[in-house]
Amino acid sequence: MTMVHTLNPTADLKTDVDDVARLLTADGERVADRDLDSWIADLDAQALRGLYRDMFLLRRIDAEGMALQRQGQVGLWAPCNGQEATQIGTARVLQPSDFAFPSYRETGVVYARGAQPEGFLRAWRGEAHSSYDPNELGTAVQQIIIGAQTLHAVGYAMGIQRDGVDQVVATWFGDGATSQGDVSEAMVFAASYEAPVVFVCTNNQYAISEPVGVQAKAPIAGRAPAFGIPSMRVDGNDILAVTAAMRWAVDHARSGKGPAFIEAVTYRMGPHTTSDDPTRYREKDEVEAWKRRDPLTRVEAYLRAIGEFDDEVAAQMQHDADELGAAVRSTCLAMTTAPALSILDDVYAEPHAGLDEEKTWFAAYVDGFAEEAGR
Ligand SMILES: Cc1ncc(C[n+]2csc(CCOP(=O)(O)OP(=O)(O)O)c2C)c(N)n1
Repeated sequence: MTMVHTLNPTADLKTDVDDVARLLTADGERVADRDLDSWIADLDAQALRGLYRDMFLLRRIDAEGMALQRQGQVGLWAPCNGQEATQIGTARVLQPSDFAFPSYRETGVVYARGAQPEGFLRAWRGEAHSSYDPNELGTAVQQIIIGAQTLHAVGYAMGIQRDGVDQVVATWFGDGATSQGDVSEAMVFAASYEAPVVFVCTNNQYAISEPVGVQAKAPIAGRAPAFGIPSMRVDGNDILAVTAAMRWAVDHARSGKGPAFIEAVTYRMGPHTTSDDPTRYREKDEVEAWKRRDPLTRVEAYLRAIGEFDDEVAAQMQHDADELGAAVRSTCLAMTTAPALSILDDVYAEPHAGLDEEKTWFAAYVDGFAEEAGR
């Protein structure tokens, strides 16, 4: 078992955001990394432009989600602005036949797995338990319960291991989630059974208002080896580094060596959700410093410097983003609300007495509102 990229365990968590494996600096300069370089040797300018386009479109989907919430069209939105490289860089490494277990913030994973416009919003609008069909996208319902998806992922990975199929599982969770027992339990089981699962910890510096240093006294990537899981700590705003780390991790899992762990060090640029006001718990200077590490601008700068990006390419991407943004919006506005009772339709595969009882109770409850309105 190798720990591919380690970090001084006594590093100061407030200043160690640069103590990460990196291939592209904030200014778009390509730098070498002994461990990562070979993993992206085949990734040419066209492929990198494709990843940039994904990030660009994702940012637009995210902006549309925020705006639709502000206009009362969706109930809640958990923005992923700033985390595009972590989400796209990891999800794009998976094969369509692999299985993803994301959390509420991984819109980019859902997008990369092939979601169509309604796949981003149905659940946030309160129309269904899931915005997409998990089997169709090979992607579980976006998890709201902190850390629970890591256990589901390991269970699924143990299942495919027993089935002997060529599949891997990946699961995404936040820095805050690593304080939840579920994540530790998932790692113990994954290590013990050498399950083909990749853990992606998105360290965006905050669990709502709690800075990561409150719950992690040492870098999170450093924990995994103690479970028997090799880990890497990478610049989560550097799509080259994230792609390389994920390729390493997925290869590790697919080749039967068991689980791998990535800590992607990034920043949540927006609020925790549309119900949150981050100005109450973080400084403007900190946000400004992270703005300068934007995952999109550094790729554009790099591609322009090597002559692989120009205003025409930029205009085409803008056009595509406008089209996708408009499609997300019109799809959301055209959604029709299903009868309240149908929310119980797909909870169980087969009908049963307990469900009938709950339906009867729920129908009476819903009717109560009609009576009240009629008064
Ligand atoms: C089991 C559980 N406890 C508490 C919550 C409330 N809650 C929602 S988000 C959140 C913080 C999560 O932070 P982190 O894991 O870092 O993910 P991020 O939101 O930063 O992506 C908490 C405590 C919850 N959803 N589930």
